[in-house]
Amino acid sequence: MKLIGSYTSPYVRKISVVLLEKGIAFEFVNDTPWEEATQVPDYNPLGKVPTLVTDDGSIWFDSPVIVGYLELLDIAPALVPRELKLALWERQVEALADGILDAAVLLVRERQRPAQQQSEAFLLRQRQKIARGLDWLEQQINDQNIESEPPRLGAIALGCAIGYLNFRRIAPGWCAERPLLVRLAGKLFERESFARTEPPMP
Ligand SMILES: N[C@@H](CCC(=O)N[C@@H](CS)C(=O)NCC(=O)O)C(=O)O
Repeated sequence: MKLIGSYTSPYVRKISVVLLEKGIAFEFVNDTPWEEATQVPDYNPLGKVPTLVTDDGSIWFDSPVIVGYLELLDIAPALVPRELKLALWERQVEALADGILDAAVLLVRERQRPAQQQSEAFLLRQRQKIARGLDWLEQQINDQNIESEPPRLGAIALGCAIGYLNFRRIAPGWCAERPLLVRLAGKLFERESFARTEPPMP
């Protein structure tokens, strides 16, 4: 199967980590959707990565759907519990981590605009989402609602979100007063799946 993506996309990283954790062989097709020569829209009408192309030619996007597809293959370890309510919870943790990423990506793009065109109110809104999201994750770890030994989907998505904040130097003080998140992220980054998918230095 082929994973179309870029090395810096945190959503793509989540899928790469899932594939590596499950030991599924895949070809990584490096394609940055922002570049003019991108072929991503040929596969995904939204022109976004990650997009997965299976050996039988079926195409899957976006990242939560790709995880759903990979879970259907029934290859251990299962990253989403079978029990429906527990599965929904796992998806919610993923959605929260992805939501932190959505805010972080918007923030990065806004900061790339000329300084006089940037909206402070918009930047603040994204920063607040990130801060509240991180607080929520800290609380869920404290309440033992995030399965990390071995990591399930929520923990994997959390690791990719923290990795992206570090990579783009967003919310650099996020570690302060969130000791459980620091410890969990540290443990995740020691895993081979995370080490092998670290984004390249800018
Ligand atoms: N919700 C999507 C988000 C994917 C996404 O926004 N990917 C970015 C790269 S980090 C992208 O392809 N952006 C191109 C665009 O928005 O045109 C997912 O989880 O797959």
